[in-house]
Amino acid sequence: TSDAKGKIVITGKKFTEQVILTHLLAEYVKANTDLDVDVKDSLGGAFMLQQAIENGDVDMYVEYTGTGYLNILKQPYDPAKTPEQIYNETKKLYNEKYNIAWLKPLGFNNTYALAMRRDLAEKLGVKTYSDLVKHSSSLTFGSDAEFFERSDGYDGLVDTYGFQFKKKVTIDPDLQYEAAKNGEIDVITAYTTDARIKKYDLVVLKDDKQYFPPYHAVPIIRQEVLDANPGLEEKLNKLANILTDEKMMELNGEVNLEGKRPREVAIDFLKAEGLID
Ligand code: PBE
Repeated sequence: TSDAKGKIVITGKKFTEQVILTHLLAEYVKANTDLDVDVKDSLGGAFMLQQAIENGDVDMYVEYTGTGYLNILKQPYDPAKTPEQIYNETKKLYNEKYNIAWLKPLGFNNTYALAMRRDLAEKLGVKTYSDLVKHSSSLTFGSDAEFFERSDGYDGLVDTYGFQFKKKVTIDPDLQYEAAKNGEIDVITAYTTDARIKKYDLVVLKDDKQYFPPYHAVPIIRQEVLDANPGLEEKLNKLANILTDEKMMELNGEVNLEGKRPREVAIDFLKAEGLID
């Protein structure tokens, strides 16, 4: 296990952004502390990572506020709440229930957004989710497996808007943009920091009933690890607001469009920010 002082296990979810962020945390901790860093290959999504961090198999990963709030804590989402309120409540409840600390946010929001090919959206005259409802019975809908299981996922989306999609397809989140572009799937749940939305000229529709919550990216860490390592929290909080939506999209694009390796992208970014030598 990772209980002994001196070692930290870092991981992430199974999509590009999370692989970059895993390396970003790992390289930063390596360069700025005496801790022995163990980068673990992705175990899966939010539910699996929650198990792993509760068990102590993993010490730190990046979670998103709305994901923790709705899926792990099972809190109901009220769109009147600000992103700061969601963050503060999530932080408090994780601390009380799981002894897991939410550090300061990295600075960007990566939300789900229904997206489609521009020509199709224009042909149908669709700009908002509500516009899409009357066309949904002739359209296919694709998302990653987790979306069909989540509290902020498919069932709630369909209930909120009244969609009746012709067909549901499960697809790896990193393959959905290509599938939308090629016309294999009509409507996807794009992640808004993915550079392929622009590259493939997909249109992001407006969530006019505010179904999706904010999803600000935040490093989370077992409190025991912070307690065993005085000064670590302060060092990690130097990562507060180092990213924006645009910057994260750019880094994701370096991997997904330019074929760079996630670890190199993370290292180059940290160097450019003066966070490692
Ligand atoms: N997100 C949006 C999800 C997937 C898409 C990044 C907030 C999550 O990983 O929880």
